[in-house]
Formats: sequence, structure tokens, C-alpha cells
Amino acid sequence: MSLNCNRVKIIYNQEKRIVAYSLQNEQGKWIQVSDYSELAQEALSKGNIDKIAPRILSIINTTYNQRKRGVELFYEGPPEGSKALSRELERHYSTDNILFARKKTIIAVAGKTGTGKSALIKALLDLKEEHHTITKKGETVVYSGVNSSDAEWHELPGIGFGLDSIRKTQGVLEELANQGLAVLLYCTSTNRIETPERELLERLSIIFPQIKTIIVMTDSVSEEDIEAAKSLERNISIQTIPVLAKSKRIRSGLIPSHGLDLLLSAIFEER
Ligand SMILES: Nc1nc2c(ncn2[C@@H]2O[C@H](COP(=O)(O)OP(=O)(O)OP(=O)(O)O)[C@@H](O)[C@H]2O)c(=O)[nH]1
Ligand SMILES: [Mg+2]
Repeated sequence: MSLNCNRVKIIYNQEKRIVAYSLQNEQGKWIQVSDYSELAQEALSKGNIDKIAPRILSIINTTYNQRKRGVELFYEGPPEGSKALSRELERHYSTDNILFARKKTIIAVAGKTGTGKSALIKALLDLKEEHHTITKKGETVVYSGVNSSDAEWHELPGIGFGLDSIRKTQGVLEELANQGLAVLLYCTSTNRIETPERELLERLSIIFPQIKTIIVMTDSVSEEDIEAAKSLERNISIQTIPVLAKSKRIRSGLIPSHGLDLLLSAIFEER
């Protein structure tokens, strides 16, 4: 396997039967395949991975493994997909220099104390109807899916006052990055990201371009909050999604939860 072989990632969302593909660029950042790639065709992005695995591998081998320079193929999703892919690889591509690895999706959820990290994870797991176990790793709470997606959600301890607290968070995130962290959800309950928080996010994106960062504006209840999320996104150039994890009772009635579906697609489909 040469050092500059292509790296392709297949992400399979079984509930929605959506398959997404990313390529790693020279900087190490994962980029979704462009519309020009044969992998982007409709027939390969929707459906049961069992059925389309042969075509997926045939395209990957012809397009991204020219002169058998080698491909590192990563898979994130339920075991059905990795079984289908490795069966097909063994049958038809055993001499084609394709290295295959299944990766669990590691998602970090960070942000200041009380910004709704726990509420967010719980709401996302409920929405996915994902059974999970909860364990502690140091001060981090780890929610591990035990049925379909095999994702791990790491809730970092809330960031308090002072730079030490930010540094500690950076340390934990770097450790996770070395274990293959795929997504960082950074929670904020206001439309302001303070300078140390912004610097943390910027530093991480430089050192670990492969991590997809999303700012989650929690407790978003009004039109103004949605506008604020847009303006934050413009300012900081990081995708920002306004979310209300749990419905909220106010004097004039109940505000239903929202934004969770969009956030799940951003995590599990667009990488
Ligand atoms: N109604 C409603 N309440 C929320 C929402 N998000 C957070 N809360 C409430 O806000 C408070 C703090 O939320 P947590 O999820 O515990 O915040 P956290 O970031 O996990 O806090 P730490 O773990 O202490 O850092 C709790 O009382 C939650 O019930 C939401 O979307 N809707
Ligand atoms: Mg919490």
C-alpha cells in the first residue's frame, strides 16, 4: 500500500437506506464525493447496501484504484454493510490491494457547562431508537449504541470558566482524534462563541482536518435564534445548526423540539 493511495469512506445509514461516500484529500480532510463521481449516482446513494455492494466496489476499484496503487476503504455503519462489502472483496478483489477497515463512528459532544449536551445526546438516541449503554471514561460519559449504528457518543465534561478548562477539553479531543474521532458537536446556548472557544475550534480544524465540526445552537426556540445561528455560521465558517432537543413549555403553549433530524443527517450522511 503506497503512502499516497486513495482513501475512501463509505457511511451507511440503515434506517434511511442511504449510502454516502467521502474521499480524503491531501490535507487529510474528508470530502464528500463530487457529483461527477460515479459513486454519486442516485442508484448508489439509496438502497440496501447488500444489493449495491458489488457495484460500489467495482466503481471504487476502477476509479480510485488505478494501476492497483491501493485503496484504503473505511466503513462506518451497521455490521450488515461491512459483511456485504468484505464478502464481495474476498470474492472478487482479493488481489487488488484494497485494505478494508470497519470503523465505529466516534462523536464528541463538547461545550460549556449547562449548554444541553446530555439533553441533546439523549434526544438523538431516542430519535434513532438506539439502545445504548452508558459508561464513564475519566470525566467523559460515553453512550454506546448497541444495535444498529455502532456509534459512540462522548460527552465531555462541561467547560467552565478559565483557560485551563478549555485546555483540558482540547486534550481530551486530541486523544479522541487519535482514536478516530469523526464528528465534534460543539454546543452553545447563545449565538456567541467566545474567543477561547473559537480558538479551540480553529486549532482543532488545523491539526485534525479529518474531523467534521458542527456547532449546535441548543435551546433555539424562536425565529431570531434561527437567524442568529445563520449569522454565527457566516462569522465563524463552521456549519451551525439550531436545535431544540426537548419540547419546551412556555406561557403561550408548547414549542415542539426541532432540528434533530437535520443534525442526524449532517452527522451520518454528509461526511
Ligand atoms: N426544554 C428543554 N430543556 C433543555 C434542552 N436542552 C437542555 N435543557 C435543559 O437545560 C438544563 C441543562 O441541560 P444538560 O443537558 O444537563 O446540559 P449539559 O451541557 O449536559 O450540562 P453539563 O453536563 O453539566 O455540562 C437541563 O435542565 C435540561 O433539561 C432543550 O432542548 N429543551
Ligand atoms: Mg451533561
